[in-house]
Amino acid sequence: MSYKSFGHVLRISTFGESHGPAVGCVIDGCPPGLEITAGEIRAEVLRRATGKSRHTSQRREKEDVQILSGVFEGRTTGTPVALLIENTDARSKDYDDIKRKFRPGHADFTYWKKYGFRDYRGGGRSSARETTMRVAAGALARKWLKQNLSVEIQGWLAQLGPIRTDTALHWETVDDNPFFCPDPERVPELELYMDQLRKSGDSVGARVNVIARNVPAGLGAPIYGKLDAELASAMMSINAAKGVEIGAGFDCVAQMGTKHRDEMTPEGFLSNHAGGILGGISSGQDIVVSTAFKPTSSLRIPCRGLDIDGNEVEIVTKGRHDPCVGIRATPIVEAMMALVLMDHVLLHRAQNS
Ligand code: EPS
Repeated sequence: MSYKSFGHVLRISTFGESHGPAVGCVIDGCPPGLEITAGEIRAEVLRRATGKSRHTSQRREKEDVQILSGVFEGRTTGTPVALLIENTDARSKDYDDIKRKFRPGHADFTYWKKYGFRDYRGGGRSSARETTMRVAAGALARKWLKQNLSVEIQGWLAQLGPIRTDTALHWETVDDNPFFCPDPERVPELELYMDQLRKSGDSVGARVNVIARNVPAGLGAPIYGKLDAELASAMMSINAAKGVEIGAGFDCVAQMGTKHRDEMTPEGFLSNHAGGILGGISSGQDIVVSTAFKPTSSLRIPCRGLDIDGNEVEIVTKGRHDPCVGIRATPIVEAMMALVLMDHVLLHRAQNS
């Protein structure tokens, strides 16, 4: 099983490899009548793209979105929406050296163990290139949620390596810097940190948060389709994700019940440690999710590793890599939030309306 799909009523399937001819997706279950253009989808896709600043991979994809089906005269028809983006800037020769080697910390090893065969070019199917299509599909979900329920989804970089970056929350500035940092005062520090990191050849992790506002109470399917479980699964499926927190997350370990419980008044909840989800069902409060991304494993600094025959070898990775993949993850977590929420709105309607 290749497990290319997720979602229940709104079902997203992605396909393609980083150095194959194209990446694509099929969005099944999108209600008819949603106005959408390739340009709108591309605008979302470009927010995530490589090569937009010196702090990310310098691969420069055109990211031209083709709508192959499911949209007629500018509106979804209710039939499967198929989207395709051709890969235009793959440089496969960079990967010749690691053809028979495993990068420590990379999916190279486990893909080989699982399939006994792998597309080593740019990580193949394990490449973050796949996330392009999540963002493309997310563009439809985001628009539908906004138009139908006024749901607003906002992601941001909360921490890059040792630097906390949400020391102030100026939402209108998040897209004005290459990091999706909500505090403009932190940006020069991030630039300096990333310049030094890039020179050193090392990489670092990041924390990316996302909030969804105006989510109606009642979304989530107890007990095996709990909204928090579905969101955690969606976020953990993003490349390099290593941890997910909902609301207070792991801080709840040290919290007292008297603090953690979100007291209720006629004017509303007095706090939001639950992150907007109680018993796996949305409470009507903001939904807050935090995802930890590991440091990139493709490094030019040599290290010890193995080849496919089990021989000890030195590993040096060439190519155009992100010193911090978390920098480009904000549009991806936003897309996954949108896709899970829209799926659960449709699921809720199926049972309750
Ligand atoms: C990636 C390795 C690099 C990145 C790529 C993700 O690929 P390449 O060496 O082919 O340039 O550029 O990111 C993208 C192409 C993208 O669109 O996000 C990896 O190993 O995940």
